[in-house]
Amino acid sequence: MAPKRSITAVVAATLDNGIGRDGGLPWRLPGEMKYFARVTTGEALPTNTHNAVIMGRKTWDGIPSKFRPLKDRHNLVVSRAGVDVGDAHLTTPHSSLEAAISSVPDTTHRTFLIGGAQLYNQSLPEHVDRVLLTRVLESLPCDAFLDDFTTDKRWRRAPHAELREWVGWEVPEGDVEEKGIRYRFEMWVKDL
Ligand code: FOL
Repeated sequence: MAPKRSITAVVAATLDNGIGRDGGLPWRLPGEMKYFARVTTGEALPTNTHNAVIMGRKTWDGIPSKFRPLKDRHNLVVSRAGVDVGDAHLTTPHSSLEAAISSVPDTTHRTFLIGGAQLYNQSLPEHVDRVLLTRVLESLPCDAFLDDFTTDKRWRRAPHAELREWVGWEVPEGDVEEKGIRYRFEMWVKDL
């Protein structure tokens, strides 16, 4: 039996755990999006190895078509009904989260779960052992929410140095402000 693959969720959430609105993100934060892209793509991976991003069908639909599939990453899209991902390079449909996880190629470096609410809330208790949480320090109107995992005793917030070490490059510590919206980069780890 191969060892269980470690999965990292990447998510940005408001103080009320709001993560989405009207099928998209509740904000436009280019610097935060750059962080998402850099962390999920990875840096200096050996030739023919990629990171994988697993997402639900609604999240796939919510990514602007010019950025879809997310480049230089293996895109695995979960949909019970099936989803047309076109003939995009490095993109595959899967009928369940478990099926997607089992199909992550052996050439994968890191595996990320990138949403949305249904997949986060289903996977955090079971499949995910690390969360890169961008805490948006505002209350904004949202219609998709993350269940609060931070009050679960199995999760601890890692010191900033541990986040920096895990991503492999300097991450701003403390509050960042972009377009009048404040947020901070956090990492949460399930040690069990
Ligand atoms: N996690 C975090 N921290 N921030 C997010 O915005 C986020 N978004 C999703 C999942 N986890 C997240 C899902 N939504 C793109 C658009 C929406 C989206 C995820 C990704 C997207 O267009 N990404 C491009 C960035 C292009 C750019 O630089 O603007 C990519 O290449 O990753």
